[in-house]
Amino acid sequence: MSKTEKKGINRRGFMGATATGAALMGTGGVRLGLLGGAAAVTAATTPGAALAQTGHASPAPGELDEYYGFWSSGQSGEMRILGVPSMRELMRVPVFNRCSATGWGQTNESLKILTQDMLPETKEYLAAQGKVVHDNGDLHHVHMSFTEGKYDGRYLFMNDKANTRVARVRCDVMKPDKIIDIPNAKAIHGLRPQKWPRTNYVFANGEDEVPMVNDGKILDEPDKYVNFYTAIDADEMKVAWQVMVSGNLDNTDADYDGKYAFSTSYNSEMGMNLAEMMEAEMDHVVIFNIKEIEKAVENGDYTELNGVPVIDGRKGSNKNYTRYVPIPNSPHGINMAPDKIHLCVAGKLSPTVSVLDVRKFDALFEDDSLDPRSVVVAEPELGLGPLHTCFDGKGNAFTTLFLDSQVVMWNIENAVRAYNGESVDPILNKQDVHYQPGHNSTTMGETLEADGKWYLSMNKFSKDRFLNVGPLKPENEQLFAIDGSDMTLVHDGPTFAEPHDSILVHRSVVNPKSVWDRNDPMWADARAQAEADGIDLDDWQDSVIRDGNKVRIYMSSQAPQFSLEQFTVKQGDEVTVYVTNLDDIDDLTHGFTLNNHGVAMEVGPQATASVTFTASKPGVYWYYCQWFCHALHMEMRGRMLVEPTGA
Ligand code: K7E
Ligand code: CUA
Repeated sequence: MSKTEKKGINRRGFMGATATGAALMGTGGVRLGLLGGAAAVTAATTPGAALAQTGHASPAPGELDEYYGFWSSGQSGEMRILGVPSMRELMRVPVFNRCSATGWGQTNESLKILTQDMLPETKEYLAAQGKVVHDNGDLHHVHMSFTEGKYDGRYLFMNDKANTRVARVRCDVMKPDKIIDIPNAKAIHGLRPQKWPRTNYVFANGEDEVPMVNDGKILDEPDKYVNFYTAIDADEMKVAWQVMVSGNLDNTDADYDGKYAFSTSYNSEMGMNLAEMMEAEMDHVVIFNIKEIEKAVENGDYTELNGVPVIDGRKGSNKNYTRYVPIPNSPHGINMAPDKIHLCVAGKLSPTVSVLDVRKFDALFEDDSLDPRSVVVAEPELGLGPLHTCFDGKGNAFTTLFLDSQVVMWNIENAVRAYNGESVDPILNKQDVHYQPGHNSTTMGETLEADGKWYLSMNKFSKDRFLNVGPLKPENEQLFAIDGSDMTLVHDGPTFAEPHDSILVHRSVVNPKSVWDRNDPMWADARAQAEADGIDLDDWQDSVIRDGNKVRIYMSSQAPQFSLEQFTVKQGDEVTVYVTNLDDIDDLTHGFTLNNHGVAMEVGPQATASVTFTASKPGVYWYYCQWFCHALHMEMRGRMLVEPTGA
């Protein structure tokens, strides 16, 4: 089979399958509503109506979902992609974790991304452990880049609470291209991109306070502890500035005017243990005045700390930069409504959600004497343990109630009226969820295009809901149709640790490639090295280049063959294997796994990937393609001979 014969053939066609999404368009009826192309949706085929007729939300095999769901995975450290409403898991994208299947954290290409923006202190620590990268991460929040308050499909940003990092994933290939260490701050938790005018910044909360000079000499002097709010230049993926704050930052969001960002903060007491942290009835929301902070950076009103301009925004300091709004009690989620006005702050230990009117923030910064609580325009009592809020774009909000194991749907305007003394009940609906919901999300709900079609509840416990799999239980997710007058459950199913948060993005916004561009920057280093070695990476090639005790092996792959069926190195050689996948049919990924060497990597169509190891064991070792690619996939293999030293 020559490569030219295969060029441009879609693998589905190639394999003789007929079920493409396009072929099924026009088969009519209920499924089209779920398929959801705008033209296909009629009044009778809205999601709720479809559900009533089918009893489930899954599009038929071959039919495509209307929404991409981008999921965090908490302590698994990866990002996941699901189809919504089917809730089919489509892909796992390794980010902060080490991935056995794809070689993320092992290939030279991924190691470069994981290490090039590492702080020297991280490198030193890892070197002391005999490592070059962290193998774990704690990925809580995934958010897409915005242009004018709408998702723009360029990037996804996410945090690592475990190792204080922020990553950016390219939406064209769904792989990370930047992973940066955040200096000064400890434990990046809340993360949001700037919404307006575009995502110039990604805002990131430092959750854990540490002594300003953290050299191991200070423990019990709370007044020396500080916390940092970080603004990252989203284009450069470099820290632009930080603000020192009082209290532990939790979650963050930004307005639709480009003026303010804001964070919930618990532990205004700056306590170091549970009793101390819970002492005060009121904690606060910190409002950051972006323009004033930028001015401070320009005018030099900052201290430089580890190369970053740090502005003092602690309570009682310069009030141009930050204001502290008292909020009951240990507030957690903070969510900007698509009405551009209302900011909803979930009380966690208080049964309330505090609603702040962002139009009142200007006055707060202009007039020092104003009571910061004057920006609060509603504080409905919704139930126990409110954690996060999302929106339907029609004036309603949905708040998770962790302790009550419920979601409460409520009307923002009615909450404002009730706060002003009118006798209206803002609560519209309460639904039990199973169990203990944390985050929630609605389709397009954190953008100006909130469409109020689906509501997702991400529940921390499944308890006895599924077959017992041992002491570690799955968590549970429930999807509701919310386009009707009621909330209708359409999906209820388990999920592995821990689908912390998600965004649900209309598929028209996301447009990934099926085949890599041969000139992708991901393997620029490999290309440069090949050029220096006189190798044409774009052609069927097989070369062994010796350079002292470094050996570079170049090979291509085309189903079902590696261009190199064997190569020889010497014991002690540092070997780098470069594999270029010349197949350009979509879905035709190859792999390279070297037996008993702990080496494995994915090589996508038209991609180049490389891995480096030391050939320390003499003998014959088979390498094989671990991605099922062809009827002769098992035969896609070759041998490495390691000659003993002295041979
Ligand atoms: Cu998004 Cu737990 Cu990290 Cu709320 S935080 S649940
Ligand atoms: Cu190539 Cu399997």
